[in-house]
Amino acid sequence: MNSHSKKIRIAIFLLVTIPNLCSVLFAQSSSLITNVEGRTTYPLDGDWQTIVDPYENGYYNYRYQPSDNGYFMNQKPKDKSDLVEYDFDKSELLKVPGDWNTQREKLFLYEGTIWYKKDFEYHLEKGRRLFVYFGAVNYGAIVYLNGTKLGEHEGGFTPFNFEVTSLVKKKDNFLVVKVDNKRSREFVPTVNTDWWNYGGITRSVSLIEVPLNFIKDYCIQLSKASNNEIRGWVQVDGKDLRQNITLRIPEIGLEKTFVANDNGYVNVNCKATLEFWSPEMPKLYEVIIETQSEKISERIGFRKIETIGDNIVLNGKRIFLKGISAHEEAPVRGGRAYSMDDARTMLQWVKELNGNYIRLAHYPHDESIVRLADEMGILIWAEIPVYWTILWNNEQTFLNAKNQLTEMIMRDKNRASVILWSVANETPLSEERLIFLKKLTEYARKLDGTRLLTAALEHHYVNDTTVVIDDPFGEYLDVIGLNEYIGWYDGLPDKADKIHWETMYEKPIIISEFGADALQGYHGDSLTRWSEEYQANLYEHQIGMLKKIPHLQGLSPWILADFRSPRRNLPGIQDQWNRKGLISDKGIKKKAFYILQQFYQQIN
Ligand code: GCB
Repeated sequence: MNSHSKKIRIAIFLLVTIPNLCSVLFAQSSSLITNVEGRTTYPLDGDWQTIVDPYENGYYNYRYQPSDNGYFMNQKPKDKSDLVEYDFDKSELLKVPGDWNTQREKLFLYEGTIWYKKDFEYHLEKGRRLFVYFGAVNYGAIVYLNGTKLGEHEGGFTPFNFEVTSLVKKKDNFLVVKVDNKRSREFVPTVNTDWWNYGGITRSVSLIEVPLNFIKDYCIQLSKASNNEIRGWVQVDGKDLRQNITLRIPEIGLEKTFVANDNGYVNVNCKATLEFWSPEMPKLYEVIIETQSEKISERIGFRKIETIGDNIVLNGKRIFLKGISAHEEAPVRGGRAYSMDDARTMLQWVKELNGNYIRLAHYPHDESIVRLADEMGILIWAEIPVYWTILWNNEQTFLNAKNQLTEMIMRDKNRASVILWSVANETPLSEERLIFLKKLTEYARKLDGTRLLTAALEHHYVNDTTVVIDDPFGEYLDVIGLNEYIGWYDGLPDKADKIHWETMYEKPIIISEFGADALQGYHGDSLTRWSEEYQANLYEHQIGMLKKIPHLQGLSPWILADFRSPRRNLPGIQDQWNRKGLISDKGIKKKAFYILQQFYQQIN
């Protein structure tokens, strides 16, 4: 990934050396707006031919140098004597989107390289441009079209794209992706996590066709400073970029035209009287952006999120976040979730809990869940996989984290549901870690000054019963997230009754995790580990304790559903599942689900 890392470094260098204007920062990113009306998109999902290549033989030659005749050339023997030692067309298939682990038994524990190939035909008319867009590939991707390298990407949960205008042919195109999910100490996340390292092209791939001059990206949001002003920017790409850009919201009769500068960039702002988006009334407006050559539209909600003192305030009103954490694991089917149906099941469970909020742990989830949350009125905490013991001193690691943060923010910047960006989870205190995270938060604020910043922190005891929140990183956050496992890793459930909480921050606190493992259907008394009764008991004691936590403004217990983890090896109980779900891997609700449901009902 060296040349890629270099590219990231150059891109980030450009970003930080440009004046501190959020608008200018945005304009430099390589993001490409997708999932909008008015764009021609051609999905490349479905069956891809794949070659499992644990020794990376298709990439390196026998002297371990990158080969210029690797599998990406998709060679065929030229005659009967020719030696070619692979054949995509005779190889097994894998579905895209999807992880490879749950598609083929032999790949369940596989960590390494798999080559993917997809053939397609495409008639691109003159004067049109074409991009190939990947929702996510875990972890590293090197992408080739018709034997030419398009580029590389690092990080398993965010989108990327490459232009293929000059390479695409009418017939016989072959798109090849080298996907590698080997873990490495300097990666983000690092080698040690509590979730399955699902590999593959885990999200949709599509071709996106646009005119020569096209709307590359935009940000349209309610101004932070005013309740009746829309602020944002539009970036067009192509030639002769100084052109008119019209913003329209037909429902309120808004129409305003702006002129892009020579770089195709323009700040937009206009007065607008809008009905605010909220969980009770998730109002979305059709927003149209039109240039001379393109007209695209999508549904956007407008809302204001801020903290006032120790309150979280949505549209001027205090809100308590009744939530749950979730991994991106497909309900019942298992494996990585990626579809609207997966998202709908998960968010309906949140509604059933009487919740208004979900923490999408521990990495950016598929865009479908964020879009659906906009429709359904569920607030989101979105996070990057800066998890546990990242290499704080490694510059490359920092740039990688920063790049993943950028890609997450750029993808979801127009989503009203997203109110919190989280930059880290349970990271151990140290000077280097503070420097790393401080830089990351400063950068996030420049990218998006309209949302709140948070992180899941840890606490410590000053005596047997007093817990203190004094992580110095709290100073840089708007909202303090806090993970605690009183009653599970830390004593028995009734320990919570005696705990006294102190915090050095006059800021809202969200208990971002607490929980206990329970095997659905396993019963015992309230002190029998792994039983549904133990988990339910723990929830009852936790709920009792919550009232004593100063500045508490929300919670997202761990976790909505059981999820796979190689760390969880107790036979007959865990079998490589983290069992802290309120719902089993088969979709069956455990007792604790109803306790939380009732608690959220009472808060209403
Ligand atoms: C945590 C982590 C989460 C784990 C959880 C657990 O604190 O943030 O990723 O899965 O604990 O179950 O231990």
